[in-house]
Amino acid sequence: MYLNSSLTQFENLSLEPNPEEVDIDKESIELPLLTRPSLPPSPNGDGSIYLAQRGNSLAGQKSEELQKTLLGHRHERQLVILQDFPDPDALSCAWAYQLIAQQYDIKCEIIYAGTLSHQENIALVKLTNLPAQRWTMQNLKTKDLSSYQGFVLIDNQGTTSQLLPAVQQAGIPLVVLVDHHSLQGELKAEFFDIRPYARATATIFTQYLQAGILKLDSSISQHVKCATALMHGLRSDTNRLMQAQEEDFMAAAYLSRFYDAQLLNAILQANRSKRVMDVIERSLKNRIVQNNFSIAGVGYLRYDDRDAIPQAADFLVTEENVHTAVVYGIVHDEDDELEVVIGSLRTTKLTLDPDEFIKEAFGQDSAGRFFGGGRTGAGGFEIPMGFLSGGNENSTYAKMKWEVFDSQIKQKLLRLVNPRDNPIQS
Ligand SMILES: [Mn+2]
Repeated sequence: MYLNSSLTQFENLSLEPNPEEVDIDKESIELPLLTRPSLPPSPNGDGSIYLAQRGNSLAGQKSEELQKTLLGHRHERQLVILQDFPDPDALSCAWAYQLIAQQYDIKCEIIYAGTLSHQENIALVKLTNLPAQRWTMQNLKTKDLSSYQGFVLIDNQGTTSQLLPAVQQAGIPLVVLVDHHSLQGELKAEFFDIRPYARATATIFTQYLQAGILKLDSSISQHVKCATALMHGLRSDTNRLMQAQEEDFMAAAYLSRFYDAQLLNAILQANRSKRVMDVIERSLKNRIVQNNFSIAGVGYLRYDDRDAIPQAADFLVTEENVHTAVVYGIVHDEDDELEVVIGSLRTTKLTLDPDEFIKEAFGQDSAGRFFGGGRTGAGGFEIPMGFLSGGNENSTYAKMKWEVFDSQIKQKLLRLVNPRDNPIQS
């Protein structure tokens, strides 16, 4: 019924408005990976077979390149930076990377600045002892960054992490970048594997494993747990394999030799917290349905409950005669007195492009960054409230503030939902 919070990171990616201005070191990128003009757009077309075959040779080649890079960094310490709200795809791949790098005596710390919000992610980390740590912006100041010789970005390109600027300012070089989001530009990595057509970073990492970069062993508990985590990451980024393509199924088949089905089941059984249930209830109560769109504002919610928003959208889209659901609320971070409007879109309508829809609905900020974007079936947005943050001790004011944001968001969405003046659907 639900996609995981994994999608929130796609949602968060703000694309640079002028990609042609981005200065990329073309030498360091395998251009054939990024250009595939001969492929048909249909995921079920011949292209997927072509890609799967191509995937194998590419994986072998990339796996070798990665080994060479790691050899050159033996005995170092690295930071593996995940998005602020890490998802199973990111968490599992970071762990796989850590195990791979261990063979070269590279010590990795897997870090994220935000929080584990989705109950499945909390369960994943607890049940597998996944070695990820939260580094808030406050405790970042207490860390000695000079003890790290490199950093690594996995399943993100730094645009969704608050930690990136500090790490870059400390002069730590980007050693490895592996991701499946569209190229965000400007970053130079020693090892670089970006495959925007891949459905999950877990598929890429499983291909490395399959190519022999780390020999998985079912008698090693950590390997079994990591394989389970990768299976979870792969499933959650492919909507439980429903959007999986051949290479994802191949990767899942390989992982099936090692993963623990019971453990995966336990992770998937994680119960929603009462607060998440309350947000879902609010979304049900507040929704308006127009032209098969279900739109719901859920008011204020805590930072830790942020992932309740995509879960509510997952739920609303299951209603009869609804093909698209948008849920949004004001998320409050008590530590920083910060407020941000966060929203999620879920759609089952194949012809609706969430990325286009969100960008069209909300536009860009003064720096030209879009407030959100998306990918197949899912999208999201984040609108910082800046000067209007806080002051909620006065409940009349808080209520008024919510009503203004609620109306403004509804206006912007309904402009697109109403076919008469719908500029993006012909
Ligand atoms: Mn991913």
